[in-house]
Amino acid sequence: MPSTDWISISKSEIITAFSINGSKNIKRIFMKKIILYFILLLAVVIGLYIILKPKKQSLPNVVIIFTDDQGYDDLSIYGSETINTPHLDALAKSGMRFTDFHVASSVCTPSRAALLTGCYPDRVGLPNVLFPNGPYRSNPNVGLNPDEETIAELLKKKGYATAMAGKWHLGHKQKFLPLQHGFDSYLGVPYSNDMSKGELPLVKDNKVVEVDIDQSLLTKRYTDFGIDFIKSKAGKVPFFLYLAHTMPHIPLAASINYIGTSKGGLYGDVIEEIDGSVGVIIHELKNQRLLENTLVIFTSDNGPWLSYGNHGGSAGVLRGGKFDVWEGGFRVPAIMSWPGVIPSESVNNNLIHTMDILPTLIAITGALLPKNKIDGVNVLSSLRGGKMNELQKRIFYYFGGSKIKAVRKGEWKYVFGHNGGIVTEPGIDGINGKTNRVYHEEALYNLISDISEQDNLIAQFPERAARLKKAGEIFELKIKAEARPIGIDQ
Ligand SMILES: [Ca+2]
Repeated sequence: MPSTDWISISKSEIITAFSINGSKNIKRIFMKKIILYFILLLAVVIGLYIILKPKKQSLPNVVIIFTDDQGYDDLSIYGSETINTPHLDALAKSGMRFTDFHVASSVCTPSRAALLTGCYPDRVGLPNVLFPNGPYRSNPNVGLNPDEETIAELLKKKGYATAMAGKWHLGHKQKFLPLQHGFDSYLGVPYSNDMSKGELPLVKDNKVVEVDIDQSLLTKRYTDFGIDFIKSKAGKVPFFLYLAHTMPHIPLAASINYIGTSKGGLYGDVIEEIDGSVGVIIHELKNQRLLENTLVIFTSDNGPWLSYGNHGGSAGVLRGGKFDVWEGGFRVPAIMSWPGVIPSESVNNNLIHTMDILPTLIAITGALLPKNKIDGVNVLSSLRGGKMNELQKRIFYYFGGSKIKAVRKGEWKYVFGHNGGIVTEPGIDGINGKTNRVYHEEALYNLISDISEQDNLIAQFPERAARLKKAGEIFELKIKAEARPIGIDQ
């Protein structure tokens, strides 16, 4: 009887081995054993590989985390000494941190329109903030035109599952809600959390499911929604999750687990809860063995609301904040992570902006570009750590509504003479402070030597200033001529 024991050699095999042709038999039996051990080892290795390998599908997952009114300085890795953001700091260490990353507007609606369409807000008819109740002569029946193609719509055509949690603010009528713009599912608030006193609705897909919601639970509810979505799609289809936090837009609210925990007061609690949410999302991606194949992007929609004092954030050394044309309004913290593609612990100092995200995702996924013109460019090679000369030469236009307010090229920024606000008395504990309207003379700043925009060099470099001014005037006319219509709900 041949041995059935893999590990030991049987008595009969020993007898066979030492019979006539003994040495040949010994060789044969040991060879058989070696082959069996090899097969066993191979099976174990293959089994471990199947269990432990990242679930790699052909296309990467995309998670965009977008905060509301978070300042450039409101993360520990960007310099905050009172707000502790270990998960965001770890995300930055696993990937890339940006020092010159911009949004296309220093207020909510236009900034969000630019992120999702890759266009300057005026190009898609949304240069101004939308108000659901129509104050400031705004029209409550408008939104992002259904003809515009968002990141979600473009990725969906490529087979992506798509979901959004959080603040939409691109039109609250059903015609404009996320489900009509490429998202398979949605949970969130349709506009800012201060825009309907006491009646803030929570929308699930296309329906209002709650009113007067407890805002202290929003960050957690959005996170839970995101986690459920990731779990439901993991390993089945590539997915795109857009997590647009309502916070830290005022009125601030944090859940009981975070209240009173930050050295940065309630504002710090709120940011630290968002940081905790980032940690939960990353943990789930790791759990599902998807982290290696997921591009995570974190940034804010505009700078801090400074007139709210201790309930507004900080732009650190940058001048100004929300509403302003200064860097504090447009330059935001940004982190991207994609292990194996984006080099870890890297810092990107190029002028990059949210409008670049759409074309970059198109390049990554092989999806089709929108049929209409966009303004962003594919910056994938910069994300990989490569040098992109075109980023040194590019011009970035700062708009306030439809009006050009500043022009940036390389280290130089020309600011048009304009009326702007200066906070004269910061608010406290959720009460708004005082802001004076003042006229700012035209100016030229060198952002490399003067990141705080304090030293107006226009008298020294009048021709440089004139060239940038001219470029801004031409672009303002061009975009007006090319602008596509806002969506109207009849
Ligand atoms: Ca905002």
